[in-house]
Amino acid sequence: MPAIELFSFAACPFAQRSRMVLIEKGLDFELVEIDIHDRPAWFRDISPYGKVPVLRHAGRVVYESAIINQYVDETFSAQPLMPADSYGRALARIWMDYCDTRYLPATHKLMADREHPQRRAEAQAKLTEVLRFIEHEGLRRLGDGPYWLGAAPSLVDFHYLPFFERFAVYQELAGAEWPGDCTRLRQWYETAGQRRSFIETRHTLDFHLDQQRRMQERRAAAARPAGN
Ligand SMILES: N[C@@H](CCC(=O)N[C@@H](CS)C(=O)NCC(=O)O)C(=O)O
Repeated sequence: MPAIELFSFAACPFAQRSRMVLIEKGLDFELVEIDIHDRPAWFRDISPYGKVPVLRHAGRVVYESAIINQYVDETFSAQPLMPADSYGRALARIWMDYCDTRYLPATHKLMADREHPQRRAEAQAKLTEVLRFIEHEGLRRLGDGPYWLGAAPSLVDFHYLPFFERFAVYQELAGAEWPGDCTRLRQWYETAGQRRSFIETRHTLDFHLDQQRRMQERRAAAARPAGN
């Protein structure tokens, strides 16, 4: 058994977070591709939630992308991706939590409400508020950049990158708008988006649009009465 295995799915943004962190840390790992729409029975024994990503290291299993990434960073000390001081680490965790509890729900709502003009407008207003909070309470206060927490890349960058990669999908399918004053956020994406770990794991807009189309088809098939 290889020392480090990552159970992953190419289209999964959460698995992408962990793939990027393993690459950033310069670690050798085996990538095990799981088709999450047709999971092998044995995967249940490895993944308590049935989800990717899952990391297996020295025979032990860790799951949830944010926890995997902190585990990897703490276990392998080369190329640290968390601040050395406890307050810096607290800030990093605040911003990773903000991604999962504020930014992602705002993007999901916009996508879910895209066919309903009134609800779509409300969802866009909420997304604008969230992006402005990141810009003004986050990036502009945390330092001079170019990365989220300052001069060096951190776990926070790899936490957000897959979901800003998908912003083009929200624009294409839901008319998502990027507020004009969110210039630091744009610069952040341009700089962090040059990391080799991102370039090696990202996908094209066409790939993402195809994934969205397949998801719609699966939902429609699941909603159809049996036999139709
Ligand atoms: N909170 C989890 C989310 C992981 C997740 O939702 N993975 C999706 C693929 S992108 C999955 O495995 N879905 C399968 C399922 O829910 O059954 C994390 O950060 O790792």
